Order: sequence, then C-alpha cells, then structure tokens
Amino acid sequence: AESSINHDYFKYNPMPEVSNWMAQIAKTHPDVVTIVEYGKTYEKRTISLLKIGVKSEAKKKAIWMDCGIHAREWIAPAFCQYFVKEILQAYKTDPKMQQMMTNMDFYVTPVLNIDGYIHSWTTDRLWRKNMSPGPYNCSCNGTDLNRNFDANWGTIGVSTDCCSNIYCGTQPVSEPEAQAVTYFVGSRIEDFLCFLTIHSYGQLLLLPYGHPNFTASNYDELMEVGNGAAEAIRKVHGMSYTVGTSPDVLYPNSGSSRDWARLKGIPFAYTFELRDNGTFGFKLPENQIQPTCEEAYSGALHIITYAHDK
Ligand code: ING
Ligand code: ZN
Repeated sequence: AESSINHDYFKYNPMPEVSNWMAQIAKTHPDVVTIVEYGKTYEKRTISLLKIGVKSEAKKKAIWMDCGIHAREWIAPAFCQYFVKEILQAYKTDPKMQQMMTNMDFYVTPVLNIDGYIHSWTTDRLWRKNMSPGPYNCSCNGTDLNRNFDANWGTIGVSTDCCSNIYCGTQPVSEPEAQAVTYFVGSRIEDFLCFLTIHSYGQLLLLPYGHPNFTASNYDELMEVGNGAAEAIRKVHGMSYTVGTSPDVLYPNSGSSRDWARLKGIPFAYTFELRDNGTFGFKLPENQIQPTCEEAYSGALHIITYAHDK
C-alpha cells in the first residue's frame, strides 16, 4: 500500500514506476481491480491492463481506454493513471460510479507502446513509433501503431517509407502491440460501449472516420456527445477542445485503432488529443499534468456516462 499511497500522479512516471503502481493498485483494491496481461511488445515486454469493476458472474458491458500508443505523448499515460485513481476514489462514495462499475468493466491500458515509451525516456524524447525493425533493405526502426490497424489500412494519411513517423507497416496488424488490442477487444467486441484512445497534443476530440469517404452511421450522435464532452472540459479550466472527424479537423488518416473499433461495431469511439495547442507540444510541463487530467477526466466521464445510460 505504501508505494501506491506515495505514487505521484502529477509528474511523468517512467515505465518501471508505472508497472509498480499497477501492481500496487491491484493489491490495494482486490475487490474491484485485476491485472490482465494480454500481449507482448516487439521487445517481449508484457502488455497489461487494469480491469476495474464490481466482480460478478453476470455478463457486463465494457469501456476501453488506452494511453501511450505513441511513445512521446507522455501526458497520455499520466492521464490513464489519474483516471484510474479518480474512478476508484469515486467508487467509494459516488452512487453513479458504483452503478457504472456494477454494470460495466473499465479496461485501462496505461502504456500500450511500452518499448517506444522506454526509448523516449532513455534515448530519443520525441520517438513516436514502436521499436520493431523495418523490412528488408530499410534501416529505420518503428511502425506507427496508429496506422497499423485493420481499418482501410494503407490507403490515406500514411507512409510506406519505413523511416517515416507515419509508416503503416508491411500489412494490417503486422505489429504485436496492434495485435494485442485487436485480439483482446475483438474477442469480446459486443461488450464494448466505448473505445477511448488517448493522445497528445492539439486539444481535440476526434471521432470516426479518418478516411474522408466514410461516415459513421451514428455520426450525428458522436458529434453531439463529443460536443457535450468538450463543454464539460471547458467548465473545468476554460480550455477549448475542437470536436470532429480527423479529416474535418486536421488531416485524413487510415489504420487508426479508433476507426478499427468503430468499424467493428463499438458505438462510441473517440481519440482524445490532450493539451496543449503547440506551445510546449509533446513536452508539456509537469505543472500542467493536473489541470489537463482534471478536464480530460470530466470529458471522458461525459462520454462514458452517456454510453452507460443510453
Ligand atoms: N494524433 C493521431 C495520429 O495518429 C490523428 C490522431 C490522426 C489526429 C489524424 C489528426 C489526424 O496522428 C497524434 N497526435 O498522434
Ligand atoms: Zn498520438
């Protein structure tokens, strides 16, 4: 219990501290938390998530959240840690959270791209991709995991140059980290109401699809709920988040995990692009971790509550 009590949520934590924290959270909340190991990274590290909910034999709905699919976006893993802390705290006293944790399990992956995250701490702060080697005759490492999913793979907003930061890999789901999410979520797809994938930066709430030729069947509802989340965010510290599809708000892309999740049938699939707007970019100062997490928590809960209540 000591080290989870002492965990500092408002600094950036390197991977060993995140792993220790996960173990402590599971140990100190055995009634509602389990660690699930569901894959290996290219460098053979274990990918784990925290499954959080009231344990029961009944079939439950589910919420997905992953952080740290891109190595340099350090505020994302910080948010997943904060999110877990907050829902566990709310569960103690808040009847709404007790109801949601009774009906749903929260599956939270604090760091998906573990190899890349470690590389960005030790070697290259602005590393984005995973660490798998390029194909034959290419000397660069790394595939952009958010271009590697099986969703109009390789068609737009990607590069086939293995040195590019948006290299999509040799084929859909070629990467072990993308495989882990695809198999875990794909094997219980009908349980999931929400798929929230956390990035930085830009202060955006992005919804499917990244490909400009496709429109989600529930686009209007996704926009409405997204705008509600942006309003909830603004109420916390006055920050403004822009809501829309990737092509409408920024640029098109293919092979994102969010698009894959929506294509598979998860109704509420969003990408969060946390602070800031470019002043500090990926190197968001630690004194902004707390306000960024507070506002994003409010936005995420808006979406989750809507999905639960519907
Ligand atoms: N942004 C995401 C990326 O994979 C995205 C999501 C896609 C934003 C397309 C805008 C357009 O590029 C970051 N920051 O990684
Ligand atoms: Zn990203």
